[in-house]
Amino acid sequence: MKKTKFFKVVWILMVSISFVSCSNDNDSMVIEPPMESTPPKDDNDAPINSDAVGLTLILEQNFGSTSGDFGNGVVSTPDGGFIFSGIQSDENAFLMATNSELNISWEKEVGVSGIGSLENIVASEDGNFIAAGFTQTDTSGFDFDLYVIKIDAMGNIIWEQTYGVGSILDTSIDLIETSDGNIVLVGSIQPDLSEDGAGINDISVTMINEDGVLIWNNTYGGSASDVAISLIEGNDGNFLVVGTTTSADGDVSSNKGDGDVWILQIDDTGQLLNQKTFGSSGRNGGTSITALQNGNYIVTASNNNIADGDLTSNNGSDDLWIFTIDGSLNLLDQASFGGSGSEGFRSALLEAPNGNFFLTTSSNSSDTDVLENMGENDFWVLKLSPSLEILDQVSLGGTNSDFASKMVLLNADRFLIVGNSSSSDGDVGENNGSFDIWAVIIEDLP
Ligand SMILES: [Ca+2]
Ligand SMILES: [Ca+2]
Ligand SMILES: [Ca+2]
Ligand SMILES: [Ca+2]
Repeated sequence: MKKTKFFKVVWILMVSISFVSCSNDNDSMVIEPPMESTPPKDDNDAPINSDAVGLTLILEQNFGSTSGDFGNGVVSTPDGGFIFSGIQSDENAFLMATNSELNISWEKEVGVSGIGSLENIVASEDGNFIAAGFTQTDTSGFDFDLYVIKIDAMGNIIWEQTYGVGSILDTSIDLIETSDGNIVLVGSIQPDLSEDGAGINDISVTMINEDGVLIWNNTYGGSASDVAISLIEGNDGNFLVVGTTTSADGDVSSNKGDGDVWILQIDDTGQLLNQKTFGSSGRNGGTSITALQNGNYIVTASNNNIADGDLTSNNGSDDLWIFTIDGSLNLLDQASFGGSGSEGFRSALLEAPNGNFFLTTSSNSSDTDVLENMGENDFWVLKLSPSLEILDQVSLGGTNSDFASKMVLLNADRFLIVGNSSSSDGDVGENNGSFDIWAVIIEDLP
């Protein structure tokens, strides 16, 4: 097994998931031997502004080794701390817990036999935690399977399991625990890695029970590429899956061109109930879906350079595109945000109790909607009104690349964002080498 193949897999995954260009550096592609992780130093934190108002950075910390470390998922714990999931040292599926001050409580590499990643983590009703991603199940060949691990709050493994449906690459990018205690995982499968293999992904949805026993797996898509990145359980007990499709056949009823956001509604047996594509004739990709207090749903996505079809505006290159839908997949409201550079590569969104939204994506713009850029990509953090108007914003990062991945709400005015950073200046206190996991706590100060 050559690591270069792993990076081909990761690259294919990232590109097929996001479907947007990512003008970042190549640090994440550098192959280095695995290194021991280095605990963060506390004597070099970035200065925090103490008399600010609005969206304000109140705590930041980075974690990682001299190689690439990627924070992909986060969940808050009952004691006020966090468990992060991701990749450590370019190749290991990784879990790490911190207290509320972002000091490490425990960390561990997990996975079956080789290279892997944990893409997201959720809390279980029983007080434990479930993380999912993919792991290499055959170190002599090329076989990546969906990987799920259940741990307690101390990081003790309750069970771990891999699932493969016969293809070369099975992944889980997001997961939920359902209201009746099962676990549903979404990702994509890829039957082979031929030169045009990036075009033959299908969306894969898998239901397992609380002990990790497979209940069902189903795939959805057409003859071109179909990938999923996020799911939720709707208030009707069905599941809404958001992803990206370039197909216009099979399960996909239509395509507006060059990749669209694809939303699927499936029942608890995996049957496809409804589906719809959203986008312009340019490149579109879905990045998250969130259930709203009013019974509707909000989707974050990307749009490349074209304002037609469902899109009413574009600020240049890739923009962050946000829209709301009802339970019948009717488009209700939408807005695009960004500058002349790229936004929307990955995004995360939270609804605050008062109906406003906190969201984050990455941006390398410093014009139009984006007030500031520290260099290359930054975390771009926004507060939106319920009618999708920008109420406040802040860009966080340093002169190198800073990419936001996931968010978790801590209270009405406070949230944490995790992502990756290769900066060691600006808002970022230090860097251990290549990318590090970077976590920031933001408060919306009155
Ligand atoms: Ca499109
Ligand atoms: Ca843009
Ligand atoms: Ca930056
Ligand atoms: Ca690192």
